[in-house]
Amino acid sequence: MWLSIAAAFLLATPAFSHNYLNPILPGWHSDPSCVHVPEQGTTFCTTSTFIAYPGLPLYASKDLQHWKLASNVFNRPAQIPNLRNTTSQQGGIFAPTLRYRSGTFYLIVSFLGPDPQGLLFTTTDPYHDSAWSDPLVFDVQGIDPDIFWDDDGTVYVTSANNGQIEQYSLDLDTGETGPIHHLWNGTGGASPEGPHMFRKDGYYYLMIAEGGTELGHSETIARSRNRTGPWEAYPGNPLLTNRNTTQYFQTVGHADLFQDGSGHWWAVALSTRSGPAWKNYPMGRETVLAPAVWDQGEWPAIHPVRGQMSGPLPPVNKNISSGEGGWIDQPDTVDFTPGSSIPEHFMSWRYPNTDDFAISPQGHPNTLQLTPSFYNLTGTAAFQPNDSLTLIMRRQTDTLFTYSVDIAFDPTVADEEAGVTVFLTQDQHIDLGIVLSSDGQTDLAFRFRVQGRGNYDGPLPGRTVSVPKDWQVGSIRLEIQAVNDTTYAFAAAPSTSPSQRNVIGYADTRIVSGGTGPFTGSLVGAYATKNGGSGSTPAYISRWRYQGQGQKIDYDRIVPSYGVAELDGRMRLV
Ligand SMILES: *[C@@H]1O[C@H](CO)[C@@H](O)[C@H](O)[C@H]1NC(C)=O
Ligand SMILES: *[C@@H]1O[C@H](CO)[C@@H](O)[C@H](O)[C@H]1NC(C)=O
Ligand SMILES: *[C@@H]1O[C@H](CO)[C@@H](O)[C@H](O)[C@H]1NC(C)=O
Ligand SMILES: *[C@@H]1O[C@H](CO)[C@@H](O)[C@H](O)[C@H]1NC(C)=O
Ligand SMILES: *[C@@H]1O[C@H](CO)[C@@H](O)[C@H](O)[C@H]1NC(C)=O
Ligand SMILES: *[C@@H]1O[C@H](CO)[C@@H](O)[C@H](O)[C@H]1NC(C)=O
Ligand SMILES: *[C@@H]1O[C@H](CO)[C@@H](O)[C@H](O)[C@H]1NC(C)=O
Ligand SMILES: CC(=O)N[C@H]1CO[C@H](CO)[C@@H](O)[C@@H]1O
Repeated sequence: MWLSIAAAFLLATPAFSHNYLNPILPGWHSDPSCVHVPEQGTTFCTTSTFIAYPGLPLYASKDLQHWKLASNVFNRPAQIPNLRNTTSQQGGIFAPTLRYRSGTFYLIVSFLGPDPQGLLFTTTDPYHDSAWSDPLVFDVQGIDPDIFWDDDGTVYVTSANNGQIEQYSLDLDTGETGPIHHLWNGTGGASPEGPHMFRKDGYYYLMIAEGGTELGHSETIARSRNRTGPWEAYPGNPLLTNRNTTQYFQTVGHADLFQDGSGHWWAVALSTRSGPAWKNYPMGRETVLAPAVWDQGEWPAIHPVRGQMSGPLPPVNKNISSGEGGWIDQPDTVDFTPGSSIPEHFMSWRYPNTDDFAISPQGHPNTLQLTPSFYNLTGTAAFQPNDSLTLIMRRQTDTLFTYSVDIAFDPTVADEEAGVTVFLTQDQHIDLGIVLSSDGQTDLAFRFRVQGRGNYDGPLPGRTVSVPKDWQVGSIRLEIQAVNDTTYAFAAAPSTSPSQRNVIGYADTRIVSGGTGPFTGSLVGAYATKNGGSGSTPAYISRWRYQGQGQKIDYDRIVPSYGVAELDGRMRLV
């Protein structure tokens, strides 16, 4: 099977081919959906964000290699008020479909909040948050809605419900849905989901994910002359999978297809960098790109996913001047200067209380003031989903990276704490805090502690050590470094004397892999909390830095993170 697809592919691949690396959207970027917009010579992709906010990032690229954050489709609480009371750590918004038609972008998605809802967002300007509409709310069947226009212009939603793929019309003015047709159950794999419908050469193609979003994940396809079937399954299914291989890239599936400006077809899919051992994958499910061929009247063929790929890429082109955010591989050098705003790629867990985050407040220029939340990142049994956390993060986008902030914090009440975290869910995170500990006498301490254990079964680290007296005069730099692909080092230093850097503890990256966060991926950031106490002392964070230092793309191969390679002025491909 592999041989035949690979052979078909090689025959069809033009000689003119460029190397590129996966993942194209590194870090937690699951369930990708993409569309190419010929008028703009630009491809746009979106991915799932569950209960992170803002959500549904829209990335733009002219060369399929460099991706810029154009906007966040979900960028104001009024769009989804109920995210506020979404209980599950893995609920919220996931598996969107992005499409473009006659000047308008459409993003359709299911929202698993207190009640499941279908949401359809639209814009004619993908580069501005505020241009995205409030959603049209409709009655979704299950999850993973796709939006499809039939030849007569009627709009159909295809979604995954109770082990089958269902379809119904959607009125774009009223949100009213039509009668439900059962389309297909797939080829027998578990969890048929993530459907996308395509119209090509007189056929309706229905492409879906099967096998569940784990090691058995795959993508299958069927076609029919009629929209409602009967469906003929592709004899070569699965169309795409890495199951039953020893590849480093696993869980490949939940794919989408698009055709670029030169007529070349491409697939995007989610994948986990873990090998079949599937234990160590702190970044969760990421977005990969694979070249495809789809000849007239034929089934599509997709090149199997690897870390280094080659395909008929468009020429390098970073000429995208618009957009709310930066390039995905750009390092963070965020100084919270007066008049600046929170960067577009920063996220909180559900809605933040915006008053708890103040940039350069009176008397504290070039800082972000964090007013502590009552609950810490875990909370107690009394924690309600609408209790905002003072927590601000960005994705871990690199196997190897260094993240640091300077923290000015003078706690006066026991249990006041401010620090840095690698966060997967409220039940799984690794924190290095500066805390006024209350055991015996009050003492300013570094507290390194772990919540949850994910895929890690060894002894959990944790310790509390006094902050040296001569460090207590100014701000303290807290740093998280992925020193190799299995270990984070948590370190501290006086901001004015970084050479005194002291590693407080090490933690295994498997602690933030799997477990309570099977669908999300690690974020790194800063927090402030009163740990249920009576304190209210703010923390001032400054000099926020994140720098990727390597991407592991195979068992024995770590390549420079793109940003580093470009900073060094080197070609980034080997
Ligand atoms: C969730 O919050 C919204 C307002 O933000 C409210 O209208 C709704 O009733 C709440 N739902 C539940 C189940 O608590
Ligand atoms: C498809 O799945 C549904 C729900 O599991 C089941 O009721 C139905 O019989 C299945 N259809 C076929 C053709 O297997
Ligand atoms: C396809 O649909 C048409 C009506 O639109 C119907 O006449 C025809 O029998 C259908 N074909 C199959 C194979 O079901
Ligand atoms: C960059 O794109 C703009 C339009 O978006 C165009 O006017 C300009 O000529 C382009 N610049 C280059 C160097 O291609
Ligand atoms: C703080 O976190 C711990 C677990 O890490 C939890 O047991 C405790 O109840 C939390 N307290 C508050 C007030 O959030
Ligand atoms: C959270 O919701 C509960 C009831 O649903 C309400 O009593 C409480 O005041 C809300 N808390 C916040 C911080 O809004
Ligand atoms: C990763 O780094 C830690 C800390 O330096 C070290 O103990 C461990 O052996 C390293 N692991 C590998 C696989 O290099
Ligand atoms: C992860 C996975 O799908 N493994 C499969 C590999 O192949 C054997 C036999 O074909 C299956 O039983 C496994 O489930």
